Amino acid sequence: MLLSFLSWFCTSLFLNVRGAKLPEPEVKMEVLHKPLLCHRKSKYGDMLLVHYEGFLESNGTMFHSSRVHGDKQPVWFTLGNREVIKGWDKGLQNMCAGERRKLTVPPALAYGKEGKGKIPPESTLVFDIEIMEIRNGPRSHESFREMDLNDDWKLSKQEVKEYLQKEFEKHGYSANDTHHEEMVEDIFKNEDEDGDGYISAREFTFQHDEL
Ligand SMILES: *[C@@H]1O[C@H](CO)[C@@H](O)[C@H](O)[C@H]1NC(C)=O
Ligand SMILES: *[C@@H]1O[C@H](CO)[C@@H](O)[C@H](O)[C@H]1NC(C)=O
Ligand SMILES: [Ca+2]
Ligand SMILES: [Ca+2]
Repeated sequence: MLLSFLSWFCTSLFLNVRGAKLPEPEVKMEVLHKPLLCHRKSKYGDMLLVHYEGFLESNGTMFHSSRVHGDKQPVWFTLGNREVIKGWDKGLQNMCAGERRKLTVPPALAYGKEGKGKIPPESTLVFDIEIMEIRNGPRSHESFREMDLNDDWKLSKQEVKEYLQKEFEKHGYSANDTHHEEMVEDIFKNEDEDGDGYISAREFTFQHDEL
């Protein structure tokens, strides 16, 4: 949780410096398998655990399979957080755990003009993706409720500080009030957009207008 909180914070910094919006091409998606039971559907801010295979559309070559390559483990990422290519952030919403989708992702929503590793420039990519597990992310409603100790639907500096302290203690770091206060100031600089001294539920919840 500490790491996800810090990554939330860093992502926020990153989001604030991003440029203007352009109209974007679409991801084509096809449901390959849908489980009978579906307790919840993936939404922005959720952490997803996925297995996937990626192919070049041009000639069908597989460039990566999480089941075959590396440590053969499925991978975690936060949906809607730009941790993965845009095509995944767009194409993996409203999925159930156990669901499999085929996504066809145009280069602009993948690795674009530059390509990456085995992926040549301007490649359209095809993914076969299975969601193994869905968890609440650091930006979730549930995380907000946990941090909002007095249930007034906004986070005070004190509440954020207490949350940080708990997280640091949980991970075995010694208490350092000065350091925590500096972190809180940094967080508020980025998150308290209207400058009222509180992070509202709206300010906390992920900004997805660009996705
Ligand atoms: C498929 O295309 C990639 C990239 O252009 C190339 O590296 C690879 O050798 C091709 N594979 C086959 C089987 O043609
Ligand atoms: C506490 O944090 C401050 C600011 O980050 C740092 O300068 C100081 O050395 C830290 N103190 C201890 C005891 O770690
Ligand atoms: Ca509160
Ligand atoms: Ca505010």
